[in-house]
Amino acid sequence: LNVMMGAARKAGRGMVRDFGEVEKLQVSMKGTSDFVSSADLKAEKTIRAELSKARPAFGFLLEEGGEVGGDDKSHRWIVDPIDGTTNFLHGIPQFAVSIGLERDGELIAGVVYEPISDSLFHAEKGAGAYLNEWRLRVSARRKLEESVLTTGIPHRGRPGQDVFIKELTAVMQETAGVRRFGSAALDLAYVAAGRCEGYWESGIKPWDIAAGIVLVKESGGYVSDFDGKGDMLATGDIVAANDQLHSKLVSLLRKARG
Ligand code: LIP
Repeated sequence: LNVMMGAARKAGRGMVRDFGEVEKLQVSMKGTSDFVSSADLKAEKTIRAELSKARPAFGFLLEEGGEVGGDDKSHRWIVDPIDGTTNFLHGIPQFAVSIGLERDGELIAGVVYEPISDSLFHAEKGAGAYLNEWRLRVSARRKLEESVLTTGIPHRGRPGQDVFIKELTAVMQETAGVRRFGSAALDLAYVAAGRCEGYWESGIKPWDIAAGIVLVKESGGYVSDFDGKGDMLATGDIVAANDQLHSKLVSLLRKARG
């Protein structure tokens, strides 16, 4: 965890500098409305170098660099250097470094670092979740009508827009509010911190959610795909919530999707 936190902080320092001069960055498109900047690439390089220095044999799954095999077949870092690239490029300060660690296919540690607010969310399996030095607990609200949820809205060119409208309509009708922050890693961190009662999204990538899944579980929450199973990294579907609301949210979304 110390290695992951150090790597996230180091990459975060460069990100804060780049955020101040965002107009000077080189930006290209990976797909429709899917951007990558020189800041993403630089941050990924820093994180990879820091993690490799400490654990040279571990493999990687990197947002920009893809799968990189290591000699140690049981451990894999799952890294999104800037989760919330669109926010970053628009001067919106909500973006984060996300680093997860998997051992034999199980997520065992996660770090989500929001550099602008210097918020370091971290968790290790069995040891709890923290924001800086404060222990995190999911929200204790039990009723959907008192709950604030967060989600991701599929952008131009992304599949699933019709289904998303159905889900949103159902959730809007049952809850106190829905937010869209623009970083799945932070959405999960906010659920872990009890700021929001739940989060759902489809078509999300493993590097966006790996670290946040550990945060939610270690703060007493539940995470699953839309079938209530644990295949979030494979399906790209995720529902996270406090223990009271998770099953209610899963059934609401399943009913809405038809
Ligand atoms: C982004 C997510 C965001 C999601 C976007 C995108 P990126 O990650 O975290 O919440 O809705 O579609 O995947 O591309 O900024 O790393």
